[in-house]
Amino acid sequence: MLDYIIKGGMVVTAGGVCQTDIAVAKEKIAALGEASVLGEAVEIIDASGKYVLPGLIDPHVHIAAPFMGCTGPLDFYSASKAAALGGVTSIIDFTNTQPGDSVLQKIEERKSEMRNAAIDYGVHAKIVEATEEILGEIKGMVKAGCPTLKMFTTYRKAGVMIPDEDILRVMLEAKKWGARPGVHAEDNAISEYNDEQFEKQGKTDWKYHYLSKPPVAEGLATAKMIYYAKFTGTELYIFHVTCREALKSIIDAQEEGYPIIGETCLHYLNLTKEVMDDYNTGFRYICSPPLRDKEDNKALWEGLKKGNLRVVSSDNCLYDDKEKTGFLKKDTSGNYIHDYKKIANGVSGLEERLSVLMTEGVGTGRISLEQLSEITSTNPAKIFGMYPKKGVIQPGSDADLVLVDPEAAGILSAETLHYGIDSSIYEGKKVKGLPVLTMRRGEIIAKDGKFLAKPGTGEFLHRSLR
Ligand code: DUC
Ligand code: ZN
Ligand code: ZN
Repeated sequence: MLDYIIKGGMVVTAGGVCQTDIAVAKEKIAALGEASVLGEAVEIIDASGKYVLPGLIDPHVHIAAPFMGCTGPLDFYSASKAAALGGVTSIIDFTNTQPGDSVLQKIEERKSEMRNAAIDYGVHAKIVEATEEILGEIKGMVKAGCPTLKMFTTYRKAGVMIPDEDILRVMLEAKKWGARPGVHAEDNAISEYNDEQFEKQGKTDWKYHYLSKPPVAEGLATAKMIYYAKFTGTELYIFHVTCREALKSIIDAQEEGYPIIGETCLHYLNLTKEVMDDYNTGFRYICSPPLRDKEDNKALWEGLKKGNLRVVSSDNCLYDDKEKTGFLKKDTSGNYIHDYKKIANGVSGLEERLSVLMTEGVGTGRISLEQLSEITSTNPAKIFGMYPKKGVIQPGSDADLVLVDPEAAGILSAETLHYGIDSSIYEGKKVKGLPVLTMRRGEIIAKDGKFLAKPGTGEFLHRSLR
């Protein structure tokens, strides 16, 4: 007996979009075809008029991760609610590594923090130094199912910037064991220099955040990392590409045949830096790298369409207003003294990704429905070593699915989203094409705006790149 037949939907399969029915049994997709020949099921789900996509994978989130003295309002269960209601069935977060830490130990710590998740979860290993001990652990990271690494070329003062020569050591060791380096690419010298200058000049308003971290800083660090990858012969994953400078380096390297993989995030496609000029609300948009210009938005959409950028993640790193402004001083009248350096960096996106991409991507013709499915699910599954268990609707794959009603419309706001905070960077945004049912490994975890999953029902994603 099957658990479900999902009937009558337009299904994004590996072979294209077609109308087919889907049989689900024992957490897996059992078969595709006409319902009449699939067999008996406990429940029939009517998907007529809906799109059926592979469950979204968000390979870049920061949940309950200490950063700039803040941790955000979410734990892995409340994050699962926002995720499930946004059509997301798997996430990958990061270890919280500091110098001197064993990364293997940090993987175990992170896994246990993630245990109450109701969606499936993986861990990227954050590497902040290349001591003999850490290099010796890379083989173990691969064995532990965490073969994807993140290094930072900035955040020196927070202790996570890795020295250049250590980057080379990590790359070479990663190559040996089947791990893949990834990078947060922003030049530290430029931003620290700007911070110093702005401090001296009393320029501390929100907009100096984006002015301190200009596109050239990202372009420079991206180009450097690509040269390092060429030198060491490694693949390289570039997290959150935001600007034309960085994208150009990526395209050039790809055209030369180098395996450089680019990711961008929802906010870099849809928002521009001017939102940070608002005196009262600009701080909400402080994230790193910062928001850019309309021309950058356009270039990123083109990069996605052409396949130079293969993933749209959320980089969800959410704080409410109170936490974001928690380190600001007040003047004698009780007003905040603006200082961009004291604002925790990060924005939301976990829940909004599908509806905003449906609206701004598929709805405008910038990308096709198949491309949306690739950049949010199939490509992350392939790139991060989970395919074909995840990222595809075909027999034998996990029954991770999202039903999208292309006609359903809504308005994004703190009220309609499920982060439990009182503001949204997408406040008032009209969206069309909403998730109406999310299934994770054969269990309906969200339906018609209700979250249905129990804590701890998510599973660790033991990933392998080979
Ligand atoms: N950038 C952010 O905006 N938040 C989390 C970490 C990062 O690098
Ligand atoms: Zn980053
Ligand atoms: Zn991030």
